[in-house]
Amino acid sequence: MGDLVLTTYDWVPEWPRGFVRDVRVRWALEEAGLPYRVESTPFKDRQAQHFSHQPFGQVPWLTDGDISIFESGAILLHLGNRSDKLLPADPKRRSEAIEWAIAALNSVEMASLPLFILSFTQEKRDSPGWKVLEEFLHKHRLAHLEPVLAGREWLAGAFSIGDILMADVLRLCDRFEWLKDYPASRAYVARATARPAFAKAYADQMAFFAKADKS
Ligand SMILES: N[C@@H](CCC(=O)N[C@@H](CS)C(=O)NCC(=O)O)C(=O)O
Repeated sequence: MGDLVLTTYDWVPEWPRGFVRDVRVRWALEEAGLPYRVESTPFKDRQAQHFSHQPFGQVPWLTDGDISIFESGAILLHLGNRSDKLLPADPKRRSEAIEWAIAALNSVEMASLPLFILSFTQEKRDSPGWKVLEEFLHKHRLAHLEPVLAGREWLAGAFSIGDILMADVLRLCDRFEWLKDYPASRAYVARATARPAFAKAYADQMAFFAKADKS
């Protein structure tokens, strides 16, 4: 195992600040108490070196010695192998935490992201496309997640990477007020984001991009 280096953009516009996905990695690293440093890659002029770490030209990626990993979910799984604060040692709880981590990305974020993208277009809120995506997110995902979150503090017993990913995905939904009919989901986001590790991760990301404005 080597030094942990997290790479994010050197700058982003105001709107995504606080929501750039490096916050998930920062959060996990802070929860685990693992030392790391943050490096940057140009946002505006993405070079081959960037694509060699992240084939879509996105962020984040993490290097751990000579291992380079992209995809926030894969990064958190990797870190989970380094700390039982992120993935419990008990095999049953561990597989539950992993399934919720994948569910956050592959069931909930896959439903919220298309609506998120649409919301930045001229598409009308009552258009057939908007309605289909909205119904999919609410009826087939958020409405089912609500009773799960009403019945437990964290998704897999103890707090885990499943919660980091689910809370971060839901945090964006909350920003768009898509959680207004789901009090347990809002309470879960509030609980998760009240953790000191999240507060540090969030503040560090905001400070990182604020510093970039000045340079
Ligand atoms: N599935 C990827 C998504 C990464 C992603 O969407 N990153 C955003 C920042 S939060 C990005 O790089 N956006 C710029 C772009 O797509 O060009 C992950 O979870 O790491």
